[in-house]
Amino acid sequence: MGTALALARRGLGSTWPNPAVGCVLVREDQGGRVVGRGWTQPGGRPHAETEALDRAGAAARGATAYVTLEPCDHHGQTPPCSEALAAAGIARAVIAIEDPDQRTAGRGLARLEKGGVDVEVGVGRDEAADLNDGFFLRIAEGRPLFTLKCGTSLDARIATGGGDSQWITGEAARDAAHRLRAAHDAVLIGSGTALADDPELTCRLPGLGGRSPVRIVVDGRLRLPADSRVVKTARDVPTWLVTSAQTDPTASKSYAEAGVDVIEAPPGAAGSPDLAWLAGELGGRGLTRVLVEGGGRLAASLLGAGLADRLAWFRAPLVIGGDGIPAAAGFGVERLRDAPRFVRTGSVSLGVDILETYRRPV
Ligand code: AOF
Ligand code: ZN
Repeated sequence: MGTALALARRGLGSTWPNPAVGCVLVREDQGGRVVGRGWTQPGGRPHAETEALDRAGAAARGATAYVTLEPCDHHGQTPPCSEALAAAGIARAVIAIEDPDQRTAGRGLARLEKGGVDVEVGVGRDEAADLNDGFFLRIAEGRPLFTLKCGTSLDARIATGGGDSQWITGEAARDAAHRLRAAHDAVLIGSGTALADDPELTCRLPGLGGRSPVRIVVDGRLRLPADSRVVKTARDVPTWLVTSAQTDPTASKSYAEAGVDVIEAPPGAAGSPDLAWLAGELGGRGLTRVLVEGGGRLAASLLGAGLADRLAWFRAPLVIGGDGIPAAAGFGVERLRDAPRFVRTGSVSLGVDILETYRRPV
């Protein structure tokens, strides 16, 4: 199952609206020989099981299938994976977690059993739940998982008061941030950051060039310049601009002509686009994992709206001081009990910096 989970991870960021699944076919009767491996392909199809069965061919007969998610049970362009596994003569299926998609939700397991497959569920459940948290959230709440990423000084500043921000973290941390982008369906930034940094928001690591996520800029007042990098490259990398409903139609039209998809959101607090509404809209568009890259105002809105599901906090060994720009602007916390708290899930050294990851408590 560990191998199947590692294979599944390869798909993260490219399989939406589908989950990222991994499958390994093993012949226990031949000393544990692996006869097929597969993972969900870009765009969500083919599914992991189909890929593994294709590799194995006739050797799948009598094999054990390790799958990170309950095999699907609905007819799409291809027959359901539950049926395909049974038809291939799989003897045993070890499955990490049930698929909450209403078209499957237990039916995949039932069909396997009916087809004579010995089924075991729950091996690697926690890892599998963590891996596809975004997909599960989209099914359960209709919204993607949000991970807030920041790169800060020891005192949680993202720039000096004058706006100097390049670079706080070192190269190893910045590479890790690019890998994070590749593992997400979309990156989300506020217009302040877009104006200050003019970022391209693509994944520029060797071998991962084709893995750039959708770029989303929250820009209530449509301040994003037509000659910014994101607008200029909107025909190559999907770019969505989120604005408050009552904006100038001619301005929206010129963005649309550049290939930018303009999303009109109702205004939330302080007149900026309502993030709770946006979360539902992004889920409706099929996104499962969104990386929020700042700046401090957007981070504050996300935290204030209770939408920061995970944090990826890169910390560099320098101190900027109180006149620097904070990672999160104020969002009205008066009592400590109102401050969002998190559970630390990891901590790694990246050169001179540290990456700490957190998730919201369950
Ligand atoms: C699997 N293996 O690798 C994946 C599955 O739109 P479709 O027809 O591709 O179906 C999407 C649903 O299939 C998705 O909501 C989820 O329930 C399941 N994803 N299932 O057996 C896979 N990616
Ligand atoms: Zn399937």
